[in-house]
Amino acid sequence: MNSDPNWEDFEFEEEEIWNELQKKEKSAFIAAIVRQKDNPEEVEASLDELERLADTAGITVLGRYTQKRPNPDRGTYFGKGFLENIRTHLLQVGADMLIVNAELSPMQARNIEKQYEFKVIDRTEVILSIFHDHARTREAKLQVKLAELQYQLPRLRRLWGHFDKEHGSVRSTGGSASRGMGEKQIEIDKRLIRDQIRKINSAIDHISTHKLTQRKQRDNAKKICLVGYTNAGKSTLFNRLTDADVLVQDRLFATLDSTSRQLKLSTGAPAVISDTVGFISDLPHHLVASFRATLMEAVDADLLLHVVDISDKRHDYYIQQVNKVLAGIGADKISQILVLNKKDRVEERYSKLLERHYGTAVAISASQNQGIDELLEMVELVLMDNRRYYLHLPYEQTSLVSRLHDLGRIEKEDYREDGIHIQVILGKMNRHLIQDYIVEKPN
Ligand SMILES: Nc1nc2c(ncn2[C@@H]2O[C@H](COP(=O)(O)OP(=O)(O)OP(=O)(O)O)[C@@H](O)[C@H]2O)c(=O)[nH]1
Ligand SMILES: [Mg+2]
Repeated sequence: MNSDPNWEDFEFEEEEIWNELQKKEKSAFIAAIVRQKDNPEEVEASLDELERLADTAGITVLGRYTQKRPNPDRGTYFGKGFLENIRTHLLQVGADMLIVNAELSPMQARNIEKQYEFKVIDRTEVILSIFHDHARTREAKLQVKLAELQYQLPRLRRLWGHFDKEHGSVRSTGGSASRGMGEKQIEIDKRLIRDQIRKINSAIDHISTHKLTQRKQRDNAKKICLVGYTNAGKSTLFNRLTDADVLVQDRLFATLDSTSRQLKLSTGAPAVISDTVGFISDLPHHLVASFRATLMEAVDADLLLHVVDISDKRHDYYIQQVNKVLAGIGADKISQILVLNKKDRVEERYSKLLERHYGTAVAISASQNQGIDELLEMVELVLMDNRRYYLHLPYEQTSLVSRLHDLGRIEKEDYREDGIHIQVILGKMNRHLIQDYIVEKPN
């Protein structure tokens, strides 16, 4: 891929507006609208998450505010009194900005900043800035850059506004002449951004094609992909299952790139497992679209290991949110094993209950090395479309026993007076061979 001219040619420009904006501010209030139907506990949990996101982005949250209203205001999202109140408090404590727990329209953000004279950013901007800071590889950087540009395009006027105020650019000298210049500049910038978007899109297409070729080369291997909410423990499990050393951190979006390794299954069948970027509720659509090269790993898998942190009381909500993103990228029909991680932090009884509740699920602790063998066994069963059978064979069928040794995995083999008792894992397509000898699971 490195020899590709499009791929190599794309340069990241230093000192962009985006960088300027992200580095300055450090403290904020967070705020959300609460509707009649909203569950107050969920609103709080969602604000907790926003606070954690802000913290990861290097912004300290100094206070949280909610406004009860049936719908957001079209022009300024919140109501007038609420915003005036926020402004007073922001000034009192010297906080830099307000973070809104939703995606603001470009007009709403602009109106708030113009009318109330404080900086406002939304949840999407916080997530983008985390992605910006955590992107390490060229692939991740390109994808983040694309999402940022697409987010910026309709918001340029506002971003220039910041730039003018904070950096005393020549465009802020006032007067109608310079305003005219500003308009012109915005048009020029829009064209430049569109041009960059085109270039990055083509670079990402090249990565995707390259990855596709790579995958074709290992086509006979089964593809397994770890998916799940951010911080669920995907990378910890990945490292546990392979000899990789992917970065594990107690912070959101530690992983932005996909890494693949071989996975040794006891049947000896070749398999490749991938660790990827985590999901979050309301993942900004720009990011989902831009991360197509990374997310392809999941779309293209034979089996998804959906990792969820069961020590977090919102785990059921996380599962739904992840499934929503999977549906959005067309990966909802792929077989899934629900990996109930961090079982070391909950009672055994509770993790057992969840295993039964969710069906194809296995409780593990990736960090404490618990339940890993059970997980691998389930992986083999699902992946190979295998089932476990209990057989009672007459002694005339010893030749079948040796075939079963070739075709499947014999777990128990007991030669008794009444015949041969066997416990075997076998692919569905070979079921007809043993049809007549299947018995109920012995006690
Ligand atoms: N107690 C406990 N902590 C765990 C377990 N597995 C992972 N963790 C911790 O959970 C945190 C997140 O782990 P990661 O493996 O980075 O999670 P991830 O899903 O890859 O997260 P992102 O890449 O940020 O989306 C780290 O602090 C891990 O040490 C577990 O089984 N038990
Ligand atoms: Mg990770």
